[in-house]
Amino acid sequence: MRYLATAALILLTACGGTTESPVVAERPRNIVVIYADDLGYGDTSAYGATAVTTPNIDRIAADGLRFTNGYASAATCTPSRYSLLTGRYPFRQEGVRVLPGNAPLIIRPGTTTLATMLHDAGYQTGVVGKWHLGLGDGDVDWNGDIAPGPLEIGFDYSFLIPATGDRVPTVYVENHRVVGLDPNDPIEVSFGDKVGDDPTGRDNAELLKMHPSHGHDFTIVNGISRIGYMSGGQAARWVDEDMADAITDKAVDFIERNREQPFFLYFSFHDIHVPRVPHPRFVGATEMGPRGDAIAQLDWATGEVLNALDRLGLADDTLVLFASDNGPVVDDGYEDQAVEKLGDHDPAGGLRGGKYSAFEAGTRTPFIVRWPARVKPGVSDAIVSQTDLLASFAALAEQTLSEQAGPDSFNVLPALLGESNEGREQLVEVSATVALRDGNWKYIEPKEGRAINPNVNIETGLNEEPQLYDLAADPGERENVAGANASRVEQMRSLLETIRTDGHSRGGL
Ligand code: NG6
Ligand code: CA
Repeated sequence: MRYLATAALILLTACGGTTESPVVAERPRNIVVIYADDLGYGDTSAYGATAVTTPNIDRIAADGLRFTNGYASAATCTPSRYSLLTGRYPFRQEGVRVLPGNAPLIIRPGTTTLATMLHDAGYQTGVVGKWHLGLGDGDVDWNGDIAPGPLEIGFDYSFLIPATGDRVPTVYVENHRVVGLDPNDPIEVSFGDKVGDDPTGRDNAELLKMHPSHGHDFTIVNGISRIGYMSGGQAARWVDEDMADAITDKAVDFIERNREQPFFLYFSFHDIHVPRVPHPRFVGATEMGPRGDAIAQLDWATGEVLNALDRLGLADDTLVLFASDNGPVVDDGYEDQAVEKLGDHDPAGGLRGGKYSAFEAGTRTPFIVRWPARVKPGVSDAIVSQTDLLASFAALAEQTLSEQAGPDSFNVLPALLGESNEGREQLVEVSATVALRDGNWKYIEPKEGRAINPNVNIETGLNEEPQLYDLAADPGERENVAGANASRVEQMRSLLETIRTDGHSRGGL
C-alpha cells in the first residue's frame, strides 16, 4: 500500500494543517469489480427504478460516483467481458461472440489483461461467477484439468460458472477442476449431437418446472432445459436456486482470505440472466416475478460484498465498480412471466433498444465507482467504457502497459475518480452492427436485417441506411438526422473504418 505523501502534505497545508485531514490514497488498497448480467440502465433504483428497490447498489451510488454515460463494449456478454479484461474491442479478434459452453478460452495466455496487470502491481487476483470466455484449448475434458482458463491469464483464484446459467455444463469450476465431481460419473458435453440419455426439454416437457419460450430445449437439469447436451456429473450439477448464495460465499471468502494484502476481485453475477430462478427467500420480493426478484437477489449479493468490506475495515480504501455486461432483455428464452409482470417498469431507463441492440440501451449500463478515500459522491456525465479499465487502473496502479496491450483502452482515470468531466471523446458500440459515438453524435453503420428481433421483442437498430442521432437533443434516438448531416455521417463512417483497420483506437500506438 502506498500513499501520495506530497498530495497529503498539500492537503494538510490547504486545510490549515489540522490532524483530521484525510490522507489521500494514491492507489486503492483493493479493487472489486461487481459485474451484473443483462441488468439494464433503468433496472436499479439508483438509476430511477421504482418497481424494484436496490438499497445496496443505491448505497454504492450514494457514496460514490454514478455515471450516466458508462458503457459495456458490446450488447452481449462474451464480447463485453473480453473487452473488460483485455481493453480491446471485440472485432479485433475472430470469434469473439456469444460462445457455446464448450468453447476454448478466447483470450490467449500471454495477453495483457486487467488481471495480469493488477497481479503484476501486487494485487491478489480472483474471479468468481460467470465466465463465458471459454475454457481449455479445444476439446475441453471436464473430468480432468481444465486449462487454460482464468489462472493462465492473470487470476490467482477462480470459481466459475463456465459459460452461462442456461448453457451446459451446469457445474462450477474451481481453479482447474469441476467442483464435487464423482470420477465414476464423468461429464460429457456436446453442442452438436446428443450425448447420454438425460431427458430434454424437446422430448420431455412434462418434466420441466420452467418452460423455454425460444431455444433452450436440450438437456434438463434441475427441471430446466438448457442450451446443449450434457450427461454425467450428477453430484456436481448446480441448483439454480442456490447459485447466488454459492458464488457470493466464494466472493466473500476470497475477500476474507486476502484481507491482509491488496486484492482485485472480479465478481460476476449470474443474475439477472435467464434462467431466472432466485432463491425462495427472494421470490415475491417484487411484483415483477422472477426478473424483478433476481434484481433483488443481485442487490442482496452486492450488499454481502459491501458488508464484508465494512466488517474487515476495508471499505474506505477499496475501489468498488458496479456495472453490467449488456443491456436488458425481458423474454430471453424462458416463460418466466417477465413480460406479463413488467407493468410500468422500464428496464432501459428511457433509452432505446436493449440487449443485442445497436441503440443505446444495448451497451449503456449502470456504471458506479465508489472509493470513499478518494472519490467524492456525485453524478458524472463523462463518457467512460469498461474497455478503459485496463489503461485507467494501470495508471492508478502505476503500471506501464506495453505498446500492444489494451489497444482500445483509454486512461479515463480522472473521470473515473470524479476529478474531471472529460472521459472519452469517441466510443465504439458493438452489436449485430457497429456504432460510433463521438461526443453527442451517434452513428450506426448500415446493415441489413430485421428491425425487431421477434424472439426477444427488441429493436435491433439494424437498418440498410446509415443512422445518425444527436444524443444531446434526442437521447431516445428517435430522429435519424443522417440525411441532413451527410458530411458528418461520412466523417464518422470513415473514422469507424480507420479504428477497425488500424488495429487500435488509443493514440500513440
Ligand atoms: C442467446 C440465448 C439467450 C442468451 C444469450 C447469451 C437462445 C434462444 N437465446 O443465444 O438466452 O443465453 O444467447 O446471453 O438460446 S449473454 O448475456 O451471455 O450474451
Ligand atoms: Ca449478458
